[in-house]
Amino acid sequence: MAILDILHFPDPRLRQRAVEIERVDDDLRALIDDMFATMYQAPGIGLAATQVNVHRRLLVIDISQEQNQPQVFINPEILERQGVEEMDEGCLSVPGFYERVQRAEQIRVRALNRDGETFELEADGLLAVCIQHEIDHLDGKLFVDYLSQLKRQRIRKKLEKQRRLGLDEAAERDRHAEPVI
Ligand code: K1U
Ligand code: ZN
Repeated sequence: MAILDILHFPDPRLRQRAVEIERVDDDLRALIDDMFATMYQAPGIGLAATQVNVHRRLLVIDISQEQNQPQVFINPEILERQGVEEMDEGCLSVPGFYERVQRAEQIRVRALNRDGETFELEADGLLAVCIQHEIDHLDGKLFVDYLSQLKRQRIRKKLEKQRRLGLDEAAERDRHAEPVI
């Protein structure tokens, strides 16, 4: 299994709309396994394929504390939404920031599982929030889009600065590294 690189806001690849998956095969199941390994290591409770630069409609979720209840959603569709609730959300593509977002309180979802079988699920609480957050990723949308423009810009600037500092540190390390002969 491989740990995949997670794209960070404001990377424009996070804005790409993912396409429907036509065949559930062993290659897709290998990607699913890599996505779980990446999500568990991060750690996170959800991951959409878009975040690992794969623009196909696939997401994985595990909201259990023990990381032992993996859930796979291929071509997920929200069939019904009810109520409104507000919860703090984080995102592995927007590391270090948690903000309150309003979403539907209860949803009914249809998707395919890792064997390509259709299932339907009613979700509420954290699971409902997480499914909506991950489906947004597949549509090129991020939780920061629900915030004010000012807050979004502040987050973008902080992450861009962190990225520049990270690149500077890496360049500095390279300058002091032993030459490879
Ligand atoms: O999509 C992602 O980037 C994953 C994101 C999912 C999510 C979290 C909270 C509300 C909505 C959606 C995360 O997993 S952020 C990390 C996180 O919430 C967490 C990490 C470790 C333990 C528990 C939670
Ligand atoms: Zn996210």
